[in-house]
Amino acid sequence: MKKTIMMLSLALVSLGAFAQHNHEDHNSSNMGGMESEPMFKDKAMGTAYANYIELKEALVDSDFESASKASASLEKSLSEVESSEVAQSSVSKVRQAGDLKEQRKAFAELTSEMSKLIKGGNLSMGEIYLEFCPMSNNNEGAYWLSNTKEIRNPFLGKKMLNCGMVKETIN
Ligand SMILES: [Cu+2]
Repeated sequence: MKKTIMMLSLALVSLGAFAQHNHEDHNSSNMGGMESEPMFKDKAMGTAYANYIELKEALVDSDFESASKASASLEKSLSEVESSEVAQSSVSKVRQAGDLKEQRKAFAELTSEMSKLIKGGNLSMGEIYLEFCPMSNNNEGAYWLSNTKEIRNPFLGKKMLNCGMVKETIN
């Protein structure tokens, strides 16, 4: 019960902090603890999602090498997931990208394919957040998936790390 209250108050704090869409770094290092630990009915899909999150974190850190590695793992794990052909071709673009900018562009496309796979009633527990920043991807706007409501933007590097909003909760 105590834990639930704590989670709720954290959720409220996060909502308050991120309700405004601005580009200031909110220094949100103390706002963790929102991990919802999503679980999947399909084990292969669970592995693929975990690899997607590794890729997302690598992009948050602007780490080209780690993003390359994570995309190779994701391509492999997606090959075990049914109806994931389009997602596989998106992630192969991330893997073959020559720089961070290209990786991020392909990652935006990959996210929309991963969302489709996840939304097909594949979650057995927890929830996943679809997050958005309108400045990402050359101001075209771009989405990413996350285990937390806390925003860690994978598109814009350190300057805009906390820029974005939760658009949808998938469960
Ligand atoms: Cu933004």
